[in-house]
Amino acid sequence: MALLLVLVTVMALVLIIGTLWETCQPGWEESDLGRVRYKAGLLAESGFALAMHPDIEPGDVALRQGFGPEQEIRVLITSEGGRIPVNRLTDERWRVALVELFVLWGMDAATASIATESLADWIDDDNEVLSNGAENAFYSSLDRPEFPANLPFTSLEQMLFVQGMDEVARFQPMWRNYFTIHSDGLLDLNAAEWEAIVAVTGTTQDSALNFVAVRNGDDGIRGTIDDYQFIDMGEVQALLGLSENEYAEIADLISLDSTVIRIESEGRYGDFKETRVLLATESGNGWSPLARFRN
Ligand SMILES: [Ca+2]
Ligand SMILES: [Ca+2]
Repeated sequence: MALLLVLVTVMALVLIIGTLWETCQPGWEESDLGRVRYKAGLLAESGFALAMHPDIEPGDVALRQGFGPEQEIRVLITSEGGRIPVNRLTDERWRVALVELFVLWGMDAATASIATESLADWIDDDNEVLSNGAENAFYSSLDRPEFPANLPFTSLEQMLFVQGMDEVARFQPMWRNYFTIHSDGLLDLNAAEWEAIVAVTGTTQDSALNFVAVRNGDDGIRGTIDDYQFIDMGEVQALLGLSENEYAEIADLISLDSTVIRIESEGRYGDFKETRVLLATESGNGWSPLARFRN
């Protein structure tokens, strides 16, 4: 019995040392890296198939599974509506909300307004400058006479060309996680981060944090089976402490059920992780894909 234990221990050690030796090899062959990335990508892709299966609910245990110690899939099903629809900034209420969000990230109101109004000027079809915005004269002076597009953004990366976005990125390096160009244009309160909830609804920080805590369920973790999905706007209004007037102001900016689903699928092969995102919209008989990209 003791001998067996020693044998097993030695075998385990050999395996561990072997793995360490392998991962510590300098100048990993390019082809090996490519192979591992490819396998992690395949795992991530198979996560999409799991998520789209009609019997799978968000938070289902099947969405987190390992295949031996080396391979794993983790899938988060959420809503693209949790993000700020940047192409709606021509509506002043979205601009007020965005300034608020930037201020929550630590920017001063003036700098926040420059970025916000410049984003709006970028997409509005006129050449009239909002008081803190930027139209063609500004970009021409920077030798970029082709800007602004005067069209909706077609990628989040384009936002980096806009006056003031460098400051936003400095204060919030993860700013991309808060914006979308693919949602239905409403903030889905069942998926939004607490800062976005404060910014759009005007509720207090405490109420928004409490709201998110209720959503996450007893285990406190987002994307698990005990997550709470709000379906009653009256309940939301009460929990966020919004008066009738406050609620009426923003009622057509928010939703509880976005039409655009966001599936984030992470495949892990060994130490290598690859995350892919699939956005899809509900159609007559299932989901039709809207966009697919690496995260
Ligand atoms: Ca414009
Ligand atoms: Ca304008």
